[in-house]
Amino acid sequence: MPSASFPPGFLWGSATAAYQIEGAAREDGRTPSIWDTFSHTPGRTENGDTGDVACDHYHRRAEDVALMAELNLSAYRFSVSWSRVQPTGRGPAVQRGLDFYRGLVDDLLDRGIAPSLTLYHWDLPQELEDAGGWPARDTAYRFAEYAQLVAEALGDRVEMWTTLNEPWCTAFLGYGSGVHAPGRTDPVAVLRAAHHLNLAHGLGTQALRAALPARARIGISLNPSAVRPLTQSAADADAARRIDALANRIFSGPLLHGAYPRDLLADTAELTDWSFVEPGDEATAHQRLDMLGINYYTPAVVSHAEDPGAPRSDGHGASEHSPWPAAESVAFHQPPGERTAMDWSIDPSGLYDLLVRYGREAPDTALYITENGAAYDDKPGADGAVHDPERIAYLHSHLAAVQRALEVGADVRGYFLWSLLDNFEWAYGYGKRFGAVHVDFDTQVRTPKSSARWYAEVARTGTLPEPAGLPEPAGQE
Ligand code: IFM
Repeated sequence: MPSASFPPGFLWGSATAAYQIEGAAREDGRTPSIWDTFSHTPGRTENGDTGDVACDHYHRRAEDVALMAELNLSAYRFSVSWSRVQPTGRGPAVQRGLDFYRGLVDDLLDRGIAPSLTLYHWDLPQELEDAGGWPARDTAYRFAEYAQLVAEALGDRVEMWTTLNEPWCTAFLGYGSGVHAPGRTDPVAVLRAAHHLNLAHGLGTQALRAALPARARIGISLNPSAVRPLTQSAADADAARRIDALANRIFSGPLLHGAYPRDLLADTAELTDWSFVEPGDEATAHQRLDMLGINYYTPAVVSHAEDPGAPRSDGHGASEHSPWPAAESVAFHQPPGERTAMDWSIDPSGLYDLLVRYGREAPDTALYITENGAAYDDKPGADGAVHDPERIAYLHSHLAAVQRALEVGADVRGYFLWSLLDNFEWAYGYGKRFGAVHVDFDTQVRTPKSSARWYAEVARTGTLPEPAGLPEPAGQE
């Protein structure tokens, strides 16, 4: 494939999230979020790792923004820690918390890097979980209040606003399989949480629009699943339909079309009558979206389960509880081929499919890839450099998929590499390295990997080099 240019103005970004990088968990008035509680609970994370220090970004903000500039990033996606700016999830904001983000945004703008702010990346204030968490309706109203506080503080300088990151993970992993905070395992709570996240998005968007200047662009980042049936059989097609409803349409239904899909309601009818959806809620969730973020890593291959009791491997962590309510009849399969250190199969066509699908489903909404990347076991070599040719190949193949989607008309405006830094990979702790920049967690020394240099060149030129320009795999250099 010849080298090809991305459209002018295409954003070249990288992404992080507050709990994964900030550290400073008990400073300046911050109180515990559900992830502080969860990670401090024995047995919940690998090695008992926590985000107490993480990448110490709270104290190394300037150094990290300088690194972004060195890597030619034109945008940076970060999240705000709710319990840093509104510790109990209610009431007035804490100025010191807001000051940190204001300083970050100023540092970015000084360097010509567009800030892209996510309000919620999984770290609910613990007090709100104690009051019922996302399965409780009030949490959606608390979120809207928090959105307003942040908008009032930063709306003069941030144009890109995302309400929620990957609500699927919040609901299904946090309340279903329990591999994420708060670690609950209740299928009905999953569906209630999903609905209240949709409602929170709608109420939050209304609050943002009221507080922000007209130039602000507001959206949400989903992690839709590229679901494939294992075979062409009718049973496997139905398994794919069921997972598509639970993974994708449970969000895109209300957010893009103002209604939950009927098949989802029918599939889950034995669990709940969905009476927690009050009149007007779906319309509230259905706000104008200026942008839709797609987070993509790997596809899902499913079939009708011959043995519903068999252990399933859906790539979302080990738990005896399925994240998927009312889907005992579905089996998940590992596709053949290469995998990353997360054991996730590498298949850029899933990204292409999702961009084309959502481009058609939301034709007036700009699409961004708000996360894409891969974990590998990166280590500095004898020369101190970190060579990660696998990550370069992963990024190249996925950016080529973005180009193919652009060619068929998908309105993709930017790409955010996950992640800028190696960081706290939730229940996997620090063992899974997604960063373009290596972090030595003993010394906090940052070392850009060869993929960071490669990506910096793509960002500088706006052009994807020919595969022949890719570095040789490690050991052959
Ligand atoms: O690290 C996470 C991120 O917080 C959300 N999306 C997936 C990433 C990799 O697992």
